[in-house]
Amino acid sequence: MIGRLADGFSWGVATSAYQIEGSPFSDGAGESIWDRFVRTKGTVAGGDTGDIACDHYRRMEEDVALMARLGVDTYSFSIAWTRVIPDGHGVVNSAGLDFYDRLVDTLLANGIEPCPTLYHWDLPQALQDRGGWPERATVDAFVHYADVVSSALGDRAKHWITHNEPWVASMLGYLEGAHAPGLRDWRAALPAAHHLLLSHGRSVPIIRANVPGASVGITIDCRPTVPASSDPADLAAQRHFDGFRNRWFFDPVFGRGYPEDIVATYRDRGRFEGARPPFDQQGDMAEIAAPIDFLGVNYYTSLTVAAGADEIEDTGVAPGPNPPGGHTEMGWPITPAALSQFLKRVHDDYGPDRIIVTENGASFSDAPGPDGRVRDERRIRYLSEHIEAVADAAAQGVPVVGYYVWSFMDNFEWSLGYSQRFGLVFVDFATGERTPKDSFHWYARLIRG
Ligand code: IFM
Repeated sequence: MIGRLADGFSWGVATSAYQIEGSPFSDGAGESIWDRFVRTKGTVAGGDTGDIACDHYRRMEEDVALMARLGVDTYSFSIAWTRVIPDGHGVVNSAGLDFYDRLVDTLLANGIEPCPTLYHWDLPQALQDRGGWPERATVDAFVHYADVVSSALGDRAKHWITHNEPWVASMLGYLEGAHAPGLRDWRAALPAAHHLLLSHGRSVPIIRANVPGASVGITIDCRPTVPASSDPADLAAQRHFDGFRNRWFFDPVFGRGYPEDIVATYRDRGRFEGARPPFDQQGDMAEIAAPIDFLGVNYYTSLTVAAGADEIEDTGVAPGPNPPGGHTEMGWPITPAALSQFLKRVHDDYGPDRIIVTENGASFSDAPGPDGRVRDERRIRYLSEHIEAVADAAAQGVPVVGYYVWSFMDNFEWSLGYSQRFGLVFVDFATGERTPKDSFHWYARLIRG
């Protein structure tokens, strides 16, 4: 039994464009870095692509009807920049914008609040060809795109997220090379992160100007860290990893600038030219810290950090072979208590007015049994433990006002292709058939209750 969540608490589900839509080049859409990346040999498990994905671009009405059955208050989806502005900065493609226009109308007709995210990693390839996020000009292109989309949808969509998970977009895309555009270069990754944050800050006032009654935020993925022991070397490693993974993004958004300890380390390791990050120009920090209405936090797992951990290695940081809560099929330890602790920390350290857990969920590959039912008890357990953790944080005074399950339906899990299933709805990728899992019915009951 989950209690103690405020009246008006918003229950939702989340997806993103490239992971579900398919039809990437329909109706005049341009190529994105993911369209290019998936066609590069060896980048995605099984050679999978998002060309069809869940075919949501063509089955949108059916999917919204299923969301209405689920009873969610909010649907968090992302907009494909390449549908709206195929080359990223030039002419607007009204046919692409129409899809999101219809999506917003269909959601509202079903009593579901639309929550568009402007950027969930699918940069127009034409912008990448000019240097991508490491280039400052990409900020201007994003601001133009934010202006176009918020003007078109802002009479009906009030709840906006600028970016989803800037750590992933910059570090997996430009440092680890595991995501598009597949670069491995600190001197690209750090400016990329900076320009993502700057484009967030610059677009907040534009969205506000275009959207009467707007509520605007950014979603940052958090990875709480725990030291492997009280040995000073482990403590130092943990503090560094926390800086790399969390503070480098949270601090600037809340007006603290980049954390000095991490600036010093990056400088000492030659990760930028000169004494200070050269990409951080006068006035940028003030723009990045534009006041927001809410902070989105995505949470999946925590990390135990030992001395010598390689910060480039996202997952391999000594989680221990058998964490008490077990692992999901991503190999991620199940650590719900770290979610309430992190929400409390965000509240204490940064004091956002409102927090929404904009993604939380688990990959388990349960499939329909002979009776057609998908018995995904492990997902139900994971979700209920994490929602309980959110309620614990709320009971400690954290202003958490919403929770969105990742994901509404099974979808394309980036470099892991279709090998991971996060959905409340099972998708048969051969036929497109949707089957609500037991977790769907459980979540529907929870929302009703
Ligand atoms: O599928 C991703 C999503 O795109 C962003 N957050 C984490 C999810 C699970 O890995």
